[in-house]
Amino acid sequence: MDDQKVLVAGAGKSGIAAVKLMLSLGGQVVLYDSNDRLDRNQLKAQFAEGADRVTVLLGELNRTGLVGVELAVISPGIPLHAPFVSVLDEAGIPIWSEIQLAYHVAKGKLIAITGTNGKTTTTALTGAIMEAFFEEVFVVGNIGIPYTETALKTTERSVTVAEVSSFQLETIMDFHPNISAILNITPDHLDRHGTMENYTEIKERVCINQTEKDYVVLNYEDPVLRQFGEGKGLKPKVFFFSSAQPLREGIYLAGSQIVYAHGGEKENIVNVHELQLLGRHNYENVMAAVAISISMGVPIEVIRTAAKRFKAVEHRIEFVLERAGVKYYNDSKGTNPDAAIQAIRAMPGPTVLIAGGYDKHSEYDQWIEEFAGKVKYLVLIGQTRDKIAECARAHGFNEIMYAEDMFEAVSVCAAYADPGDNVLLSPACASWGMFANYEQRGNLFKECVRNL
Ligand code: UMA
Repeated sequence: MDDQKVLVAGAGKSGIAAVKLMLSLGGQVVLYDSNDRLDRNQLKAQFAEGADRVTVLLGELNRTGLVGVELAVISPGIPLHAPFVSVLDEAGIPIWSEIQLAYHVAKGKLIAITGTNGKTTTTALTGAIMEAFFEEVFVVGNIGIPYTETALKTTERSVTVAEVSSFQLETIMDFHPNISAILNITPDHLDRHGTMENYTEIKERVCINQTEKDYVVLNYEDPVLRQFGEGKGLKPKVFFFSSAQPLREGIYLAGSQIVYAHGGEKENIVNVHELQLLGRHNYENVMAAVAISISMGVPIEVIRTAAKRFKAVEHRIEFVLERAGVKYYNDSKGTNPDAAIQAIRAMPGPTVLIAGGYDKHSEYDQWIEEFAGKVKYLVLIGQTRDKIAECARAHGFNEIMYAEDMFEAVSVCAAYADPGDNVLLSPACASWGMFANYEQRGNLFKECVRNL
């Protein structure tokens, strides 16, 4: 790739890391972003070495900007229907996702974890288990550290654990993990992927280049994934996990015990009461991480100890504090109805819920049905307020309040919650429109709670 001229689209975290990688390889880069309010000089200042090999293009992209460009690397947040993509297509320039570029130069073993929900927790836990056993471990991807940031640091001895989203899988080419995992597939990002069929196909792409030597870890209780795992033509070995029934081969939950069944033998891995994670969905994440780790040859004792030590990651049903007998939980990463259902189920008692945000064209019915007997009040923020309120009323839930911002939402919750109740931020929507990302939303929630 030396000397190659590459267009990097998107000047967020992934784009900047991809530019740096290309510069380290000696390439020329056109950094393009459709936001023409970005500051060219500030962008360039991030590339101390090699800034003279970077051209920044902002706003609209046309053919003249593409002279000499042989490859385009696209950031995950950019949909393939973005206007400039057709300019690339017309010019016959191949499009790689940022994880594809990283994969192309990376060494060592690769674990790729996808699914609609639970990916971050599973990735972080898998990373913790790998770190307890292997010397060189990198935890990257959608979790917040671009894969291109670490790819050149990897060696033949490295293990890279990557959280990969549908956005990142959309434009892979020969991306080939040794072990892949698909945790679940429920409706999300349909504003971008159009149909569930398309979204499912993109998620399943994580194992498209795997061979008989590799493993794919799948959730036996997800009908689509069970069918996929049992289907003919799937090359990697399938490792199922189930939170609902014993499996002859695989990992399952029996009462409160996580069990590994293999070749007629059964081994207890860990009791869920020994974990520092709440909720059945989290037990599924643990089972997936255990299956991945066994496939990587990590001894059970190492897996057990690391799993017991592992704490919930930030913004995933994260306990914030208790004030006036009320417990506050931050689940800002509950960015779709399914994730938000898991958070409601994990709450230990009556709950005042803050929800709402950017409209991803989700359906809210199932989520609202989960409110029964658990959610006392619903405090709504953001663009989806009216849509959610209307849906809630249609399901007979009328305890609804509107708040203009997070400060107001938290104050309203504190006023309405009784001792013994929980206050939960689990929006069922993306943060965009009110916040830059879910981290900013979760951090503001925590700040408001601490200032109560
Ligand atoms: N942009 C364009 N044209 C467009 C759209 C965006 O030029 O049509 C530009 C924006 O002006 C901006 C840049 O692209 O300057 C942003 O790129 P990006 O949205 O890909 O953001 P990054 O900062 O690179 O972060 C991305 C992931 N973001 C998304 O997928 C939206 C991060 O996942 C990820 O942590 C990071 O790469 C590192 O790998 C976030 C996310 O929300 C957490 N992910 C979704 C989810 O979890 O549901 C998939």
